[in-house]
Amino acid sequence: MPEAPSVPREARLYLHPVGIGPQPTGEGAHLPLAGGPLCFHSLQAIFAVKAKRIYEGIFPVSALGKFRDTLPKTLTERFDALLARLTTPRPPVCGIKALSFAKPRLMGILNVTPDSFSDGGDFLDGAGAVKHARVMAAEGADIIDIGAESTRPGAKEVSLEEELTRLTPLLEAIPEIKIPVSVDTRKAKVMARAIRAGATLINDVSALRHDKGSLAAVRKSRAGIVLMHARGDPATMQKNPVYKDVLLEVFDFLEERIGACGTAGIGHERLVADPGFGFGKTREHNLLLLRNLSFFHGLGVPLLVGLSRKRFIGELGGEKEPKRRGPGSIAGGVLALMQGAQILRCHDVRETRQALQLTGFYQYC
Ligand code: HH2
Repeated sequence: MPEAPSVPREARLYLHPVGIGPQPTGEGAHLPLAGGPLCFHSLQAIFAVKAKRIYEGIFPVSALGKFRDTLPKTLTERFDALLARLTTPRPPVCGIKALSFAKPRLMGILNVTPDSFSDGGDFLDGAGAVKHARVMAAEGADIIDIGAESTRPGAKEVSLEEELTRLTPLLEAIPEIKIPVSVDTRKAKVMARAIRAGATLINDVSALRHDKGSLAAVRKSRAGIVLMHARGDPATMQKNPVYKDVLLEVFDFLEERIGACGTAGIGHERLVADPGFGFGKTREHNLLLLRNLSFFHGLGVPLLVGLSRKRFIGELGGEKEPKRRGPGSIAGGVLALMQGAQILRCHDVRETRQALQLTGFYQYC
């Protein structure tokens, strides 16, 4: 029987579901991962002080109760909360059908910028951008994510006026797009404008930290919010990012942001979390996050994964041209789906939809 170690009072407990498969593997007990079609049969318990691991051990789901009994009283509440978050079904974001998770969802990317790293300059003309949104919807996107400020490594911030000028034709066309629209922005005034125009989601790569008005801008609305982890600003974030433990630090950050939203009166049912691939992370950090993605279900909200065409996909796949990184992006997406990711953010909707269908059938049958 696994036993919790005696740990200092300030130790934090984390639970990482492992042994994940589409069906119960072997004879033993299993639990549903985030209420979806995947199951896990073991848990890795990690105790850490300030993101430094002091103990880790794996135990089967069948020994869960016994493990809990050996925990100090101060940690049993945390254990119960984490276990509930790991297993409870995720309700549709803001009650929206297109964002219910009976199946994983696709977010199609539309950057109306001159300098985005892979589609910069492709959709600067308003009518062309709206057309591309409709094409992606027809190809099977569940939601379109519009961005008017590149956040690629080295990108400079654009002014509020410029961001709004780029976005306006698309915001005005939201009713024509027919599927929910998400707006990728770090600015409170853009968030407010997008919500007024009918945006369903606000996708903020700074997790509502960049602009001190952001929490207030979204609080009173009914919009969903993607909280993404980033270390530093786009201009400097790739200059030697260092973590003691990237998994624990990204988890702590997102848990804190979810807590801040809760304190501001924004309920869990409006939130989505994203570990932020490529945002202040080396190739090794990105790989660790991808391999251990299931860990983040302990946040208790749906997970969004944005790998599409990113630099580390090109480095690992030996492809310099971002537009040719579709196959590696899809492979990464499938690895994320196999750990229960609920939303994939991608440029190549038609191709990713095909991969997603196949993975979905594999998971369910
Ligand atoms: N990645 C980018 C932008 N926004 N949002 C979320 N939630 N997750 C991501 O991984 C993410 C994001 C960067 O990709 P892209 O939009 O293609 O490029 P750029 O920032 O250069 O416009």
